Amino acid sequence: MEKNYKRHLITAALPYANGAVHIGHLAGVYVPADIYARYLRMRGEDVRFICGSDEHGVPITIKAKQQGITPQEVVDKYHDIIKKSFDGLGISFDIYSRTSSKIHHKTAAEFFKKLHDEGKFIEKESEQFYDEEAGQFLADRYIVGTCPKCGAENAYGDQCEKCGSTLSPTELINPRSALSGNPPVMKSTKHWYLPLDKYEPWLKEWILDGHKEWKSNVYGQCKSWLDGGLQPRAVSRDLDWGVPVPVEGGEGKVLYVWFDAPIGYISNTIELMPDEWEKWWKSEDTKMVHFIGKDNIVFHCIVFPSMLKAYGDGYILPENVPANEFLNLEGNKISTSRNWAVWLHEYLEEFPGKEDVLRYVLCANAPETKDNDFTWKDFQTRNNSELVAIFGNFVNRAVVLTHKYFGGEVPATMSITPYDEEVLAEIPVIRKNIEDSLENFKFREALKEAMNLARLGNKYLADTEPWKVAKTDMERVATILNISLQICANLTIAFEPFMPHSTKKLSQILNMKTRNWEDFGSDSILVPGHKLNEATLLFDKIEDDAIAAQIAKLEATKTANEQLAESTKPAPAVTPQKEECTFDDFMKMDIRTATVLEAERVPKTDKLLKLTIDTGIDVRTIVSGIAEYYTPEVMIGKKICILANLAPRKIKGIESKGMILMAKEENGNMRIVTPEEPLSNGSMVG
Ligand code: B3M
Ligand code: ZN
Repeated sequence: MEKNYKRHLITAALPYANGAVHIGHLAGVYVPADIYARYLRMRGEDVRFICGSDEHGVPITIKAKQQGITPQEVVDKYHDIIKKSFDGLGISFDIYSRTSSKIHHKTAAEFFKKLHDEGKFIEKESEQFYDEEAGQFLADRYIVGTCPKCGAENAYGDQCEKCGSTLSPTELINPRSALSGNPPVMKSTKHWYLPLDKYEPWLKEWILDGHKEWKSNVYGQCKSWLDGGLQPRAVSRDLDWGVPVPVEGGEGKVLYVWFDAPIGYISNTIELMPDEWEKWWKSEDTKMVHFIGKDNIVFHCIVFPSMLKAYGDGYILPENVPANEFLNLEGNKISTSRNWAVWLHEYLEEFPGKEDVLRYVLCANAPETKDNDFTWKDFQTRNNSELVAIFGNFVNRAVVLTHKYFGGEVPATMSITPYDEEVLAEIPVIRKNIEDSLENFKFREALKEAMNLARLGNKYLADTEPWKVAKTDMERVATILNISLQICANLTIAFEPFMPHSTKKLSQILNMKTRNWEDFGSDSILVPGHKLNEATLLFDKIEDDAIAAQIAKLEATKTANEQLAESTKPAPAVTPQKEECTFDDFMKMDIRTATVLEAERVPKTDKLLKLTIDTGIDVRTIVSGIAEYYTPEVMIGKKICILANLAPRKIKGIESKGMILMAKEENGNMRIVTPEEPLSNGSMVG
């Protein structure tokens, strides 16, 4: 570790309590954060792993509206689901609290008030959308209208879910309030802004010069924000759900959710350690690391650090922000609203005892440097051909053979071969690789190395074949099994951060009371004579039908989504407007009302009618391609409009003077345009 820190403060993004947690959240944030926390604890470091529900903001109030319940009821419901499911997966938070707690409201309000009183904010009036009937300003999400990009009907003021475009509410066509359905009006309102531009030079130095070691996706995003120039950011909102703005003029306003949520890390630490928290937040001896998804980078690298800097008082900044990219599911973007997800609480119910399989697969496939895909097939393969066939198989054989040949007692090593030495020498190398990878937030790599230890053991047994040697040389068998069991013992340490349920089970099988990282690499963790417990299977196969059931579940979601999309499909797009024409262009056209006197089919054609027209100026012939839509009988006597001064053309040998105005419907049908008023022939249209 680069510097000798006394403490490690690890935070994981506070999930919004407007829905459950899914595999995308887990792979991006919580699984890596938990591995990191468990690793550091194993190393004897002083660790606090902080998280909690983010219970404010518009997503919560929208959910409440949709479900016809209060925002408090929404957050109570999801906070419980989320907390329980994290626990089920073995995410080892030291605290999982919530931002609707008293202590958080107090901490966040005080934070705001100090910045306010010290003049760290700018106050600005601006015009915002307001719903007069609801008597409320409208957050972007509360304004719906037609998407200017794709024409979808119910686009939100900040985003169109149909085409994915980022929008601002002023871009929407026919904007209306999601509350009353009325068009919103503009109304002036006052808010507090954090002048991020002021912190720009400092941020550039801190990040761009000082943290070149950050992951390239994180560094790159920061650089592009900083290069683009920062603007003051509003830190309050007109909303009735959140932390009330604690200063004069703040009535009816709350702190912006992205202002209060990161303060949640602080208030949850206070709740955990009321007397000691300051040591964790205000000492250079603390190493703080934020685990987040890529959509949270700007808030954790630019906004929150600026808030802490503005506050002063010794607050430390994150040493690293190892944000991940996104995980997709079966080739499609995970989406809460479209229910395209594998929900943690459902997984835990449907795959009891397989918590670590999910942890393993999500880490092995973590979107560390680019977006990645989760497929059920890959999940099954990794379980069956890696966990069962390599890790589980090796451990099982080593323990079963020890029971068979040595009554379940660890045999003593007799004579060591060069191959044995080579294998044993690998273990500390693997340890070093795991350490280096974990300390550099390369969790996939670290897990791969841990798995290499299981592979090493599996290969060792396959190469040495103690079940054959047993016929001739029990001393050799003793050595082989001793070495194999030492590898098993090392596996309980190596996998502890990644798969804590399985290592617990394995240490029960091995009858190991303690597991210390410092022992990792040793060839004598288990002393000769040590009694093992009975072998039980560490992992079991996942059958095809379990996978088929999950795929069927996703298929059903897909069908439901398609049906929904079909039923809410916007009207087919109207042909775009033609190129602009001038008034003079238009005035050149002589459009008049007229009456059809005679009509007959043009012989040997399907489409053409020959019409005799009274134009008011003259009686003339027009050949028109309307036979598909109108019979001659129907046309006789019809009032129509014609373009009278179109240059005459010969059609099928007949001279046609002018054109009948027709309208093309969306389905391609042509209809004549008939004047509704009783106009006399020859009246000018225009
Ligand atoms: N709740 C956003 C999210 O879940 C937000 C994170 C807050 S961390 C302080 O993506
Ligand atoms: Zn759109």
